[in-house]
Amino acid sequence: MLTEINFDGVVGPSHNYAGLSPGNLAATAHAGDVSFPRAAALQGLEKMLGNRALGLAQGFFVPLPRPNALWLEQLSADAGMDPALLAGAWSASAMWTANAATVSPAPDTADGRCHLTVANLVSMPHRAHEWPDTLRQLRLAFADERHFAVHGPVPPCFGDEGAANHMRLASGHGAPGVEIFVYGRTRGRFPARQNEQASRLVARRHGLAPDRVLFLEQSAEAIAAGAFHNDVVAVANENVVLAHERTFADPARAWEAIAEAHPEVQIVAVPDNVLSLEEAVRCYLFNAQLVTLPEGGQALVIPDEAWGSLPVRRFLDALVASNGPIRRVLAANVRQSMANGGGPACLRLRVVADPVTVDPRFLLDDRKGDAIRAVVERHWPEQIDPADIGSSTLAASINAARAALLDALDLTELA
Ligand code: SUG
Repeated sequence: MLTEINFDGVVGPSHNYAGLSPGNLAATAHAGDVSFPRAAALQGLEKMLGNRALGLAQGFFVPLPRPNALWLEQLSADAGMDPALLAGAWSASAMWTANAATVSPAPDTADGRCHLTVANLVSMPHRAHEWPDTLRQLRLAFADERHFAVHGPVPPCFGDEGAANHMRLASGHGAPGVEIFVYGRTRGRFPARQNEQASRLVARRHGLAPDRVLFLEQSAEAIAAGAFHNDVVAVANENVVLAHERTFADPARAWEAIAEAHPEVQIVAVPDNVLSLEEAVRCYLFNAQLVTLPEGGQALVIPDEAWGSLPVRRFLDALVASNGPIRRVLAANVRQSMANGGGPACLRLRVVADPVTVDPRFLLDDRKGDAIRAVVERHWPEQIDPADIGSSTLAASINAARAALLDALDLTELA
């Protein structure tokens, strides 16, 4: 049966704070801080287990090889090189799997297969070298070509950041959906990371029906406020869109187009006077996982930071009391990731598929949960000081940690 499976990125052993993403306010604010990779990975694992305990299907992707030796070679890296380039080769940024690919489930596509296009992530040098290894992993997890088509990236002249700028509306996960692609135009001091032509190309390639696709421009003020991806200010699930009212460049037209394309939609547009755009970006309310509970109704999995925000709590109390589709709110501690601008939604890639068609090695169960925890506790560095980036001892322990994980999960072909 078609089900939504969330594939979380296991936080890699090189997780650090290098301040590499201009326009991502949390990441730049935490540049130079000491990071805690072991705690980060355990926080991510707890979030996955929490969602599994709700009865949801949960998968994972493993960290990519870091430092990326091939990338350093391509950069003709030397000791005098910009330290940001070196840190980029060490980045654990592939943990944010919402940026791994754009996914169009089988009911939406012309050939009835689930299509995935790996994101090129060209806007940020530290992320632009993720896709070849991500693609290898996607091709392994979704190798069954009767059910999946896994595509390479769109040409690098069009920046593509994957599912973080993509929402899907459908009466149920297994029903045909309306796919909403959100793109940006650089108008201010921060870059727009999703190019309109990248989105249009992905939609064509996936064989989506033109009358069930929307292309909407992100508001320049949202990007200026720190919404470097649309999923910082909006989330959708089945018939529900929960977004800040200043998400889109032309909000009236956007809400109208969404309602026209999917008449059953329930739009919750949160006004500025209830929650300012700045507070929304600070606490990441909208970077939540909006999930369908097996017993019916939806739950919103928000970061602890949002739970701690007074205006958010007031809004959520009223939302849950209104007896709408969102019945429960759960808070997750993903603080290590949040300090790099990655909330609960950034950490997962949603794939609607029948779990039996996915390589079972990528699906979380109790045994694999225990195995991941044991390897992380034993091998992940407790902390990384940015001054340690480049150290060959640290590189060796990061490589050994990843190798131990691949071994424990029977995924050594990704070594
Ligand atoms: O691309 N942060 C990531 C956060 C990605 C969040 N993903 C979604 N919104 N879906 C980024 O900006 C910071 C790394 C550093 O600075 O060390 C970073 O890459």
